[in-house]
Amino acid sequence: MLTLERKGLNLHVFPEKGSYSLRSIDNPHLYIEEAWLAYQLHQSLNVFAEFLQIKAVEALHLERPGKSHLAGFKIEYADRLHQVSFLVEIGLVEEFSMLLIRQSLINEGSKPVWPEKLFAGIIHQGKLGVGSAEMEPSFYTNGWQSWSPAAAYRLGEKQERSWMGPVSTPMICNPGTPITRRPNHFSSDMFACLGNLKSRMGLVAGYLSQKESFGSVESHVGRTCDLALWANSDGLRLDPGKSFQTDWASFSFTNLDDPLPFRLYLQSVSLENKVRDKAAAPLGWCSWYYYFQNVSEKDIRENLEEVARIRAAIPLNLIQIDDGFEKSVGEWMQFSPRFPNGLSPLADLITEKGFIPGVWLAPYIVEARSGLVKAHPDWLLKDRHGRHANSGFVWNWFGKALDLTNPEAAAYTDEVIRTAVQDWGFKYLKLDFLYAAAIAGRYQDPTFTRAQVLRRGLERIREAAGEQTQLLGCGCPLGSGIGLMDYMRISEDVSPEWEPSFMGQRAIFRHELDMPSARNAIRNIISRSELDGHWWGNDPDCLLVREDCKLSLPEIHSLATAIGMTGGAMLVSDRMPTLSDERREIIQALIPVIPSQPHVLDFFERKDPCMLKHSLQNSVGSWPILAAFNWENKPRDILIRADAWKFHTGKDWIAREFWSGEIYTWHGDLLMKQIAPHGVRLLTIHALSGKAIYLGSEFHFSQGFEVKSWLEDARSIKFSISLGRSARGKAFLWLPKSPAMLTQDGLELPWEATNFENVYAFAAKINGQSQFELLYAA
Ligand code: 9PG
Repeated sequence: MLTLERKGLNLHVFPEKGSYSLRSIDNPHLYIEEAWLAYQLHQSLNVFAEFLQIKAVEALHLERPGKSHLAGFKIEYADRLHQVSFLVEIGLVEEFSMLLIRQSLINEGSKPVWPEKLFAGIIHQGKLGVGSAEMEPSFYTNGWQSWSPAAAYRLGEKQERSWMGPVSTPMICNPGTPITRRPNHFSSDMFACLGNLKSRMGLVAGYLSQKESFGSVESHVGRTCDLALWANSDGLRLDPGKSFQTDWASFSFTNLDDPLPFRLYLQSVSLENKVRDKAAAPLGWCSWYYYFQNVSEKDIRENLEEVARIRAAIPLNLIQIDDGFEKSVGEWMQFSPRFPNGLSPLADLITEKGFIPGVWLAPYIVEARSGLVKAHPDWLLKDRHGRHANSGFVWNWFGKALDLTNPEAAAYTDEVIRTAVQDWGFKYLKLDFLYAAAIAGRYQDPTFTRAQVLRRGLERIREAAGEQTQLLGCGCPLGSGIGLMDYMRISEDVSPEWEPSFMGQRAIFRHELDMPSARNAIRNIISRSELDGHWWGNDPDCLLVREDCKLSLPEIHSLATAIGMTGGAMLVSDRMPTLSDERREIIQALIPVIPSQPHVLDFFERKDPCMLKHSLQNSVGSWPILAAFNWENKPRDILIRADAWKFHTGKDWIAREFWSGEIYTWHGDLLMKQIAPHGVRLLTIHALSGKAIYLGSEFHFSQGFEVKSWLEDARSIKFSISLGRSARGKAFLWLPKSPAMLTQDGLELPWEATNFENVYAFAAKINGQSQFELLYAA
């Protein structure tokens, strides 16, 4: 037995048993016991290290990214039957509490072998402790790619799965991860968290990168649980003398009440992938969700003009042309008749007007009607029957995919990217349907895993695009894009409807999580909000505010709240010249974008979390912002319980609700009556202390971020408001006594008393920044 202790963790490794145990030193109920190391070769049973011969055991000391170190052991096993060596590196990080494992297979024989999976840990039922003797499980599952659902499930629940089979599965699901459908049986991609709602602790299991393999997690939960974590090597052909090495697998414990429960894991992943400095989140306009594929050059020009006209009030910086300009998906250098002049004149015009020109490309997917299918059938990925592999039912037909192991196909993607950047002049690329490079199939070069094919493809894209081009990954297996993409779509598409429908049919599609809809987008916007800033800037997909769509105003408020509260990119996708003033103000209210990562208070409690809290800080102080959603199809009372939302019970509180303008005062808990179906309440709350309070405004949804300074004495308050744009609207103050005079930039400004005791309001127009001074009566 080998033992090691670091940072509150105790590791025991049993080379002869091929297993290990991990224990927390402080909490006897926090452990993994007898986790088995194993691998599976093509069409064989799992080979457990226990049955192999030990060749060598050595101490291991490795430098790790971010000036950290790994201390542990390196064990080499011989599998005489299959003539492979199995190498395990296992250890504890010196600087923080995390177990890391990496495995390799080396073909020592004279014939190829085909490894399917390498298990970093198979933990049997009852061999897992998550903080207390009693277990009340909550399993957080993260889907494979941008559009795949992410959510936490509780005891008795089933993981929600699509019923559309080959229509959606090749797009949404990693073929190496089991599609679990029974209650209490869950699976996840790359990482997962098994939480215990009793102890409020969790076990985070996941890979630090997806450069070599897509990682999978599977777990049966109950009063006792099991869990397996493995790397999919997809049956790649390992020729004699060749080796295959997994990415690092990790295990760590977390506190479910931490505002960022995955922080340690996310930071380790970020270091492992050398995540780029976060570029400022784009604020932009995108053509897709109004025009869809019918967009034309004229539409782009019309919207560009309007976005330029209103830029003082709505300072967008990106104009992104989406799908619809190309002759077909696959034929990128030829244009649709609706873009008779191609794209360079548009990119030039967008640049000339002072915006970043962006364009959509889906470099790895090919639509059936594309000329590329006939011209280069050999570039397309085949399935095991020799037919073109199915990349999912897209744009009303089954799609195909490029086989990037064909060098010509890969070179074509370089050319597409270089053309868009260098010839057309785009500085921002929305790269879509990226999963298509990694679907199941018979690749021309079978010596790569699907994850390697995709990662190498994305590295080529980054190289072809250059370091300066901003890249957004979409439909992208998450782990593959880390360190290469500046932004990543983390949700299913929004749509101008709350629930999914297809060709007017709603009943059979409404429960699908893998289809565009505002509801499906919002779920992932919240359940993946913590990734923002750690791995990239999150792209929550577009805000839609127009009147001529099927979203109700409360639904639009929910979408805007979810996008605003979680930070990241902010793009709108309406026909801009036709928006009413009221609807434009919804967009305006989200600018500037606030720092990301709210605390999702019921993250592990429900698959549709409805409690978001953000503690916004600036030079003036801090404001807790609460967003409480009603996901039900009927109006619902929302009770804000002080203990659940973690604010002081003993105080008197006051808040202004942003969307309705209602003012609430309360002591203890707050009950808000009859919140509309799919609606939200957005509150910036303040404790009443006798001192003056900036309650909020119509200027910005945060109701406080706009206040840049605040100086108060017995006779006056001096404060400044700045939004980096023009604004008009009302602001609200709670004052201990009636004001005598208010000035804005030295000029007197009218104010009024409201129906609420001690609450006063004033209307103002602000250009950039304004200085206010309020004098009390002597
Ligand atoms: C352009 C769009 C937008 C959008 C992307 C992506 O048929 N389908 O299954 C399907 C799925 C996703 C999808 C389109 C079609 O959306 O997320 O923002 O760029 O492509 O076609």
